[in-house]
Amino acid sequence: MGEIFYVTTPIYYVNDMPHIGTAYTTVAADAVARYQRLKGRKVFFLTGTDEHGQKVAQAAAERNQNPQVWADSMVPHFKETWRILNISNDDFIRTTDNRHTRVAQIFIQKLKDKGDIYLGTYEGWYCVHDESFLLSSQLVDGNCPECRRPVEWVKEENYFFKLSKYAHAVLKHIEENPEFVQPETRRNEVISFIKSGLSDQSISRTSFTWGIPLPFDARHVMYVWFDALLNYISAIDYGSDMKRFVQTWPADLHLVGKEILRFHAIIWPAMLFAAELPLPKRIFAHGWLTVEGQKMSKSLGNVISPKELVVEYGTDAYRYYFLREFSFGIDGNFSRRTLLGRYNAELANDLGNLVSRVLTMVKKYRNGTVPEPDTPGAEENGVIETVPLVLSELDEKMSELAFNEALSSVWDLVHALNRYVDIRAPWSIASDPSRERELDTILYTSLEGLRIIALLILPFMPETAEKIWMRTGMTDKISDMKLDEAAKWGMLPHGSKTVSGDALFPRKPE
Ligand code: ME8
Repeated sequence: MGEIFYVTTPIYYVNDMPHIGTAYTTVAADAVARYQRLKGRKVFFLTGTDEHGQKVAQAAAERNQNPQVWADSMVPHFKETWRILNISNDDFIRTTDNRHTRVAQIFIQKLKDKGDIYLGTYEGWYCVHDESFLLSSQLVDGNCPECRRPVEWVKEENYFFKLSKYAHAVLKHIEENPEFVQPETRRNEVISFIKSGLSDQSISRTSFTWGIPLPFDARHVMYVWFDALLNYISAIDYGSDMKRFVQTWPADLHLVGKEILRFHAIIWPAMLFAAELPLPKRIFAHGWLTVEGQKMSKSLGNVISPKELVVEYGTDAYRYYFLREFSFGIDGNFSRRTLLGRYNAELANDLGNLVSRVLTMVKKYRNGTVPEPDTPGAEENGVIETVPLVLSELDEKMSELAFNEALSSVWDLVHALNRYVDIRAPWSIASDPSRERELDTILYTSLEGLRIIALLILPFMPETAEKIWMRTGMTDKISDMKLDEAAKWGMLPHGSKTVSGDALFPRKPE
């Protein structure tokens, strides 16, 4: 069971274009997937699109389009954004895929057969933006408590899932497994929400048709959240290729934004309990990003597309910024000032300059050949000993999903190497023939430090990692490396040729 590390993002609604908020989760999931691969794990990384429901139907109707045609026209924007951001997802699931609708129907039929679904009438509030049913007591000033938009009154015949039947089991699971819902503050919110009492969940709609028809009553379409959550198992062939399914399920990690945690931490586990399937190992809810202090919204006109930032800064700088600037579990604020600041200080200066000055010296003093080092001295040992410390801190921080701290610990090595080069000042001994071996050692130590930095930044900045790796003279592919073996000091073969190249992160005017 679960030989494969399985990580997911939410599947995004196709009512609108991807933006830096949706990309935030996807980039984080990509860093996790790439880190696990670097550790030697088999990974299945899933993302996709959520295409049914009232919100998407409305978006299509506003443009006089058929919802399927609309969805088909939106999906390429998501795929293109993930391509630009160098996202290494293994699959892309669409809820309008046959493979998905089939599984959704099998699943709901199973629960119906079991007696966990019954016909009733829903009468209450609905928020189309969040696609959520709301109690009067949940409204804030008459609006949706989550997105603060107006809600609509719905009265229709619906099928209900016996969520209340599983409330105790879900609560017990959350309480007994501290890893299951994170971070801690969010977990506490989920626990109190369940304790305040769960009613059964409406899982079908009859007032519109854009959804998966219920196999046992074609007048109804499946409630979009019930449909959407099932993407996590439809993509891995639940119900058709059970061998593959059990190799991949349960998911190791569902990454979600905090606003959709309840669906993932309450309804989804209850659905899985009802279907007698194992629960995901971990659900992590990250914070929300504002833009220059304001909520990102179409009406404010401050929605930022990843593409525009990538054009300006490049893919890796984009990825670096979003993972380094914010503490993943809490809210953060995007600003151009902090992006530029980090770009110049940490990428152009700390990393980019280090790479270029080391390679320039190897070219100048050793004609671009990796020299053979002499026995390391105290300064060299300082650098060498930093590596295992950074490796173990990186591992710890990645398992906590503290990407900012993981990168900060990688930068400890970048700083250590910069200091080392400053202190050893190879330029000051380059013309002294009696110190040739010493110069060899300094240049080797610097190159080997860079090679290891390349490995450590691979999950965050894959292109830059590959460039640095090749420039230090490595000919094996970095993507074939396993961290524990490849990060051993001294793997860089002397005699190989370094490669020069352009500045990795040209400085930008402030
Ligand atoms: O909720 N800051 O899709 P969605 C950080 N289809 N993250 C943000 C963000 C922001 N400002 N804005 C969006 C849905 N996100 C459902 C999910 S899953 C079975 C179904 C990210 O298109 C964050 O991950 O509204 C959030 O949970 C997700 O986009 C919502 O995307």
